[in-house]
Amino acid sequence: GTGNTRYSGTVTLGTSQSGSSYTLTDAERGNHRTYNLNRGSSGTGTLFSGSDDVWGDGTTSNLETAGADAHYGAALTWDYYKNVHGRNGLRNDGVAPYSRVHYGNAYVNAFWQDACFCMTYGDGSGNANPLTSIDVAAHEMTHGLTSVTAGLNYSGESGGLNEATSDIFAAAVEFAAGNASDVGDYLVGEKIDINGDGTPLRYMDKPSKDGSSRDYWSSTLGNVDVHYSSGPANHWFYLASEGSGAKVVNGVSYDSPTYDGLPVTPIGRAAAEKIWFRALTTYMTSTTNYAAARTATLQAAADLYGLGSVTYNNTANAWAAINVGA
Ligand code: ASN
Ligand code: ZN
Repeated sequence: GTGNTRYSGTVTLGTSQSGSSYTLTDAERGNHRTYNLNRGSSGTGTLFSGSDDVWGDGTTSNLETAGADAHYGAALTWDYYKNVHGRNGLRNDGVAPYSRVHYGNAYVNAFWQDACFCMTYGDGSGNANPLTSIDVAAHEMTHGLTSVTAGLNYSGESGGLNEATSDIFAAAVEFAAGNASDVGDYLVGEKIDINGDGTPLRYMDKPSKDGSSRDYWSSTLGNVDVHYSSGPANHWFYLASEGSGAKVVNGVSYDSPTYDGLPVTPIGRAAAEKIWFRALTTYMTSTTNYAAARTATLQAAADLYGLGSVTYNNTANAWAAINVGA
């Protein structure tokens, strides 16, 4: 089918035909389905269905539009894990979670739930800014991956690493998508205007730009909200991917500082993604803290690129740059 999204332009959607109508059921991606809660807050509402296989018109007054965005974001995330990491669904069992949009009234959040194995999206302030951008969808779906792999506890330092994992792969999915209307960046939620002034929710090059996130590890990191203690790990990912200092990527300017003022030479985003994915799925556990995350990524880097390789050494340097050392 064809989706006329709010954030990603006109896209192709995986749909299914049943009788004379179509539904948002993606048979090529584990039967991922997208439901319309129509401002309800429980159950699944109704599965999006229609006679023309064209979904939404790019405006939020059309209730199909948020459905098209959410369906597309889940498809991109599915494709990313399959194509880049060889994972067939979050549980590697070929079965997709499902998505629910139009949750509540002017609800300004989105969330993952283990109990339903599903993602849910509010319509945002004034019901006009649905939380259905590519990066938000990838962030929420990645909570499902973390839950069935490392299982990082959602508090303290492990909670920050859980949040960072969702932000890291949100950026990775957005880059991999190559969507002209929503290009890849190291910002989170830049499309949903959650602050009402055009600024993103989070910045990975210098997390403190949001006014709350931490740039570096410290002994008090575990006491702050998980969406702020994610900062140093998001910063690690940026530094490992792009290096320190000023840089422009896809037209967005970054300027990433380091704890000790020493420069970081990048390993590249593709390597940083592979290292974090292997660390998450092979070495991290529910109680992994920042020091243990460093060890996990170094084990992953040794597996993938060799102990003492340039990539291994620069992975370690990116940790030192956020004040996590040997
Ligand atoms: N949108 C938030 C998140 O995924 C919801 C929450 O606080 N868990 O992190
Ligand atoms: Zn989250």
